[in-house]
Amino acid sequence: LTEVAGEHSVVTVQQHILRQQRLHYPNASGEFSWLLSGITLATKMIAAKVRRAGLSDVLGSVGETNVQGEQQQKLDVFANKVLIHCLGIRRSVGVLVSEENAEPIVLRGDDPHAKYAIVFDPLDGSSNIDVNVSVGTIFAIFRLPDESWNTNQDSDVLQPGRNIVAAGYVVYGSSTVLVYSTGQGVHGFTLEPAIGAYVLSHENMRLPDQGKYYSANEANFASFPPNYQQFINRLRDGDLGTSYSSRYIGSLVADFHRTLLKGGIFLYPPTESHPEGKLRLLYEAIPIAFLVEQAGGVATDGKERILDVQPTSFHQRTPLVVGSKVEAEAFANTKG
Ligand code: AHM
Ligand code: MG
Repeated sequence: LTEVAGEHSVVTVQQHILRQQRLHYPNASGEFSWLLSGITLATKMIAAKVRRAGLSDVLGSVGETNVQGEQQQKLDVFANKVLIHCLGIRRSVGVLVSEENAEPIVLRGDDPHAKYAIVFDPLDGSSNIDVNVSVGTIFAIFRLPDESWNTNQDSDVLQPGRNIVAAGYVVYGSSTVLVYSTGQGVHGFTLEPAIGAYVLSHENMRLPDQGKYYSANEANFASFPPNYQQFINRLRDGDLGTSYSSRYIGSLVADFHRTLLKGGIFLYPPTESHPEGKLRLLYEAIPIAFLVEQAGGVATDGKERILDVQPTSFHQRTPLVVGSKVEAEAFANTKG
């Protein structure tokens, strides 16, 4: 390929995954890359729909509420269906957990070949669709315990993030970008609309050790715990040796994507209206935490490393502090 395309050789996400597998898991069966191709196909279909959001009758809410009591948008419903379909037809997938479904979807509870559980938020930040601001899809893949086909326990899926096999997200922004990791670094691909392929654009992404942005919903500042308030005051006062700007999109994927590229810190603390934090542990915080650590950053729930937290329910919420090392360390050392 390099010979044909010269120095501008094109590497698609599919080629990248296969190459990584050959390098790090020479005995892999190929099932796993087939599974990831379900995610790339689904997210291309979602991207196509998001791009047409103002044109067809997809804006507005569908009139139902999801398990968290939030209004579902039509595109959430579409994204969820597409992911369930594209992943559901992969034989290696045993269980799906979606933000939009109260219960896990057990696809192949009795099939020992169905080795994987996939957890996802099909369309995160969907309140931003109506105003043409970035939204995203987040996912993580876990391996089911060997006997899980026999027992079908919730605990088969409720694993700490350190067990993740692969995680990633797609941000439907000014371009559509897929970022994934299988534990061998973090790699970013931009969807080239002309050929319909995700093309490698950001290999081995690393966060700067310190950035210039902090990101939190400051409207809730008064109800942040004192250590969060104190930390944000330190950032504002230039205590960390640099002057910060604030950036807050209100789409976790987009806010995290900026943090990954530029460094800095994103915080969603416990608040009065969300005393446990707002973000979901299993399919929001855990995949993001896996990616940030792979890129040289830090993710905690304000106290503990996110990847060490044992989830106890599918839709549980968590506070989230994620970003560059310098800011994360300063946060940990800031008392209320
Ligand atoms: P959603 O899953 O219902 O879209 O909500 C999650 C979103 C995140 O993308 C974002 O970080 C957060 O909610 C913003 O919340 P807030 O509006 O309270 O700042
Ligand atoms: Mg969400």
